Amino acid sequence: MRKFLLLVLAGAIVIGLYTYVTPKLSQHGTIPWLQDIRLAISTNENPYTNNLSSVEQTILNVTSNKCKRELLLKGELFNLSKTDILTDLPLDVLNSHDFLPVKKGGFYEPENCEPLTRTVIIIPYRNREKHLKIIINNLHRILQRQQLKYGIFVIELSLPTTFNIGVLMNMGFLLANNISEYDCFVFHDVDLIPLDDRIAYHCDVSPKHMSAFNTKYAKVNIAKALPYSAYVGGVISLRGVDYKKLNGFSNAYFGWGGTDDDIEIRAKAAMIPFKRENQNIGRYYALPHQRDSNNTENLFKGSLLKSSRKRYLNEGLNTVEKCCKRVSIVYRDLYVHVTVSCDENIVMNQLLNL
Ligand code: UD2
Ligand code: MN
Repeated sequence: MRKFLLLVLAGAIVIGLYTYVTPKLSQHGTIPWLQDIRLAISTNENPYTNNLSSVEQTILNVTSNKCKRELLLKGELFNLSKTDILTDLPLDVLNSHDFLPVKKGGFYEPENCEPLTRTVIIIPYRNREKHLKIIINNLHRILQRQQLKYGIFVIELSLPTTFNIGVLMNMGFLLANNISEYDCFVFHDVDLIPLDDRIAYHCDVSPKHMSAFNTKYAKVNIAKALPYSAYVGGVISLRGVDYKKLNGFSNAYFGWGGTDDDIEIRAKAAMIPFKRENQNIGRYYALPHQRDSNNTENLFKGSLLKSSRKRYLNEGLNTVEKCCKRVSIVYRDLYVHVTVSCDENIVMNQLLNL
């Protein structure tokens, strides 16, 4: 009788283990490179020699971080890649059930491990509060799950100046560098929501177009979800050293369009062309919107783009403080809110004198 009971107990343990382990294995069974990485972790050997895609390299880098390694082994980094966007949450909450508390200003660093990178997100902004709530809350969630040390800076252009993304990015870069040391800079539209936890919010050795699959363009071209091959609009990342090599963004583009094509040309001219995130991973949901007032299409963008290559070392990061100044900086609960004012006439005069 005792033997029989022991046998039943052993059987129950085996069945229990089987049902617990099997779904976990099958969940990731279809991702071959993940298994290679697991092998690498268990044997302490790197199975890759060359021909790594940037994504694979990134994931591999992630695993060299102690905390990440634990996360990856638990599979959490992948289990959470769903399209569950956090919507319309307040901006004045330091504590949320969806992410850990952050410091005033929205700063965060993981407690129990050395973060892989210090990333700063820079968001150009004006009058899009609904979008801001959604992006800020979703960014905290994904950045914390990637165990990064990070900050989020929202850079607003005061009225009545026509909107200009480039000057805001440059001012944001300078300011973030003044406040802390960052090694990776992510320039992020306010209305693009990351849909996959594997989108790496840290930098590769090349500038990277992160929003490789954008639902806005997927409507037109589902296979590519990009308007044209050289396109780098939406979300990009690059190291601080590379941003300086490009002399940042151009300050010359007032109104809608041109800024992203211009930085793509700068990157080629500086011999550090953009690479693109894997389209199965770099997926973003584009919050729908109309064209904003004070941001009508820039009719000079075509001619400005023609001289971009010649101009890039003479205007951009190194000249932005001649035309723009900081008006205010507020440490809000979930982000740093900076307001800048810029003088369009000064930019235009600078261009004429180049
Ligand atoms: C595209 C690009 C964007 C930029 C823009 C042309 C995508 C996904 N994005 O976006 O990167 O190249 O074309 O300039 O293709 N913004 C405000 N308030 C305003 C105006 C703009 O906050 O009044 C900010 C906001 O962060 C927004 C970004 O600027 O996401 C781009 O402007 P947009 O959303 O009007 O342009 P869109 O969607 O055509
Ligand atoms: Mn948009």
